[in-house]
Amino acid sequence: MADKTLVILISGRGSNLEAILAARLPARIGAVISNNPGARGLAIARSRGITAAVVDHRAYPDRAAFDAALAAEIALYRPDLVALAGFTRILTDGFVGRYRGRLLNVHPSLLPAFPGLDTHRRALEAGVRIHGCTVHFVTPAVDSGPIVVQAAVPVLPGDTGKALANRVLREEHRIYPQAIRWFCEGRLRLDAGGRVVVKAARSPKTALLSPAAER
Ligand code: NHR
Ligand code: GAR
Repeated sequence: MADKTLVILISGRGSNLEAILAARLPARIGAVISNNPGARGLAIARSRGITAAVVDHRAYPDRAAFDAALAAEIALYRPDLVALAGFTRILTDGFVGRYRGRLLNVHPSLLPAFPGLDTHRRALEAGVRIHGCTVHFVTPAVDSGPIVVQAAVPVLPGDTGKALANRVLREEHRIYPQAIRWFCEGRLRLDAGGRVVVKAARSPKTALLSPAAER
């Protein structure tokens, strides 16, 4: 089967982009596109000889106009899959509809807990003992699309938002390339109930227990 073409949308640092590149997926990266001209991920892409483009949302009068320009840029590369990797602009229904079933996101919480922004601070405030990250298909309703894979991490005594974010980020770097690989291999499908099933994936049979240990 021919390699799939990916377009990766970023807004910032680009560590998930780096993890995707390091995974040596059976895919061609058509382009990395950022809404933020200052995104460090753009330099990472350029340094690897990957096309890096900017569609600056501040140059457009509204979300529909920005999304139309973004869609036009993406279409240049004819991607099979568009992957949001730390992309921070909510996408309009029109955009999402155009890429239905071909648009993935990695979100830094165990959805449906903590959708939206600032997830690690909110997880600490809520006192959850287990936190994590989710790869999901993007649908018009933000952070609510069919879940592909999740990874759980413990919240540890004395955790700061930063420490917790780093622990979660390491897992993002595992599960996002994995999910994209499954997509590229044609192993993801939606069942009748709208849930994602992964062909020939192994499920763990043990639980992660995370009490708050006394120090
Ligand atoms: N768009 C749709 N329609 N559906 C989803 O599931 C989306 C999406 C766009 C982005 C990523 C998501 C995340 O993983 C994502 C999922 C940005 C915001 C947000 O509030 C919320 C969720 C996500 C990304 N953005 C502000 C906005 O007004 C801007 C914040 C900023 O620019 O710093 O767009 O967390
Ligand atoms: C990641 O933790 C990602 O899950 C999160 O931002 C970070 C981006 O890091 N995404 C969002 O919060 C989307 N709103 P990166 O740029 O180093 O991949």
